[in-house]
Amino acid sequence: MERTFIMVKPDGVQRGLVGEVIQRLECKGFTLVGLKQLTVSRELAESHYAVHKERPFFKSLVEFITSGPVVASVWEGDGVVASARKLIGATNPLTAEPGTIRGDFGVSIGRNLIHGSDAIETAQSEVALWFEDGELSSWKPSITPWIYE
Ligand code: 3AN
Repeated sequence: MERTFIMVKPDGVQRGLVGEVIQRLECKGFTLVGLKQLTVSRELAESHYAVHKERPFFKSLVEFITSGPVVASVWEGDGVVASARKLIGATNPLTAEPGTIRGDFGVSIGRNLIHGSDAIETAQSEVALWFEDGELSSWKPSITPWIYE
């Protein structure tokens, strides 16, 4: 089953949006298979955002992500990577559609509340970067037949 990595960033945690994010993904029909709150080390932040290393905002992005607790999670379900990206909305909250998490709760690109893996391969490497195997549970909620044919 497909998995994705979702992180509520320090701004989302400070603003009390952890429950809202979890609720939106749960209500959609995805299964939570891993969840933890942590303060991110510089090393982990730099690995996670390595693709943006040369971008002008890299330093401030790493500083921001390491500035306070984040809530990291892994979600499972058919098409979860692309679907979670739709639920999250565009990178810039001002252009993100209403009804998306960023569209409903954000205004600034540097404070866009949440991260979601952008592709299946990225999701696999991000899940492996953030979680040990033993921190993830494979389970099938009893409502599964009401979500999938
Ligand atoms: P997304 O999170 O929508 O996949 P990316 O991967 O382009 O967006 O960017 C990663 C993160 O870098 C964003 N979530 C945002 O916090 C930050 N970021 C992206 N572009 C900018 C920018 N122009 N200025 C400041 N921060 C940015």
